[in-house]
Amino acid sequence: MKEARSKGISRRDFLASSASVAAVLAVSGQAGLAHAATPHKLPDLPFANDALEPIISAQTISFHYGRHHRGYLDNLNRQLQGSPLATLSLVDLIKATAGRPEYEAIFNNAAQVWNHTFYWQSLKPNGGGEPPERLAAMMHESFGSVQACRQALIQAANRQFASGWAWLVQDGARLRVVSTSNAELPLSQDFNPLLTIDVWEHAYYLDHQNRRAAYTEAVVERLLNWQFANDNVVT
Ligand code: MN3
Repeated sequence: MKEARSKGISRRDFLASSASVAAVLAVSGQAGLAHAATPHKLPDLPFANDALEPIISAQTISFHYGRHHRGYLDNLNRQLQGSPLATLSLVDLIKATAGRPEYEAIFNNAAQVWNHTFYWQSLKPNGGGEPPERLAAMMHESFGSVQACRQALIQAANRQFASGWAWLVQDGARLRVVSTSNAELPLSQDFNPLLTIDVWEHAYYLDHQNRRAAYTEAVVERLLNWQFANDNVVT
């Protein structure tokens, strides 16, 4: 079985590790845990700041990556100081804190760190166009056509009320388009994320102001990295 390349969270990983996460939490406070995973680090952008212009400007990238993404990371590392959760990898941390109100602030920052890393990988200069053959076949199967899949993504991104994310995900042999609010991600629904579009206003406001649809349509048609999505499919 091929593992998802996303450095992210395959559905299998997510399900498999819940027991170990529970174990880590159960022994919180004890000495002798695995060495700390923190501080978490900001991954490099996979392109230059101005590579996505004019759809996403260098100014937007400098704030979005350099302030927002880094801000979530800095908050997270601060929150984890002295915490037993500091021993967890980012993925395990997200799993351990999801749906637990007492860890909401840590979950929000950890998930936003992961979501943004995944978002940057979901984009590329001169993206869009025709997906690789295997992904295109799955789109036909699940949506009727590649174009219908694109439209579903655009619609989900535009309809997400307030802040959140639109996702192309794998659900077994099929594809789905889902949206999530705020920092939420589709893992809790057992879906394997293939790519995502950030629809928080900070993703587009400097370039498109309130016209979210102008941003989402241009991203889907000209920036999405279908190869990344294709590589994330778990067979
Ligand atoms: Mn963002």
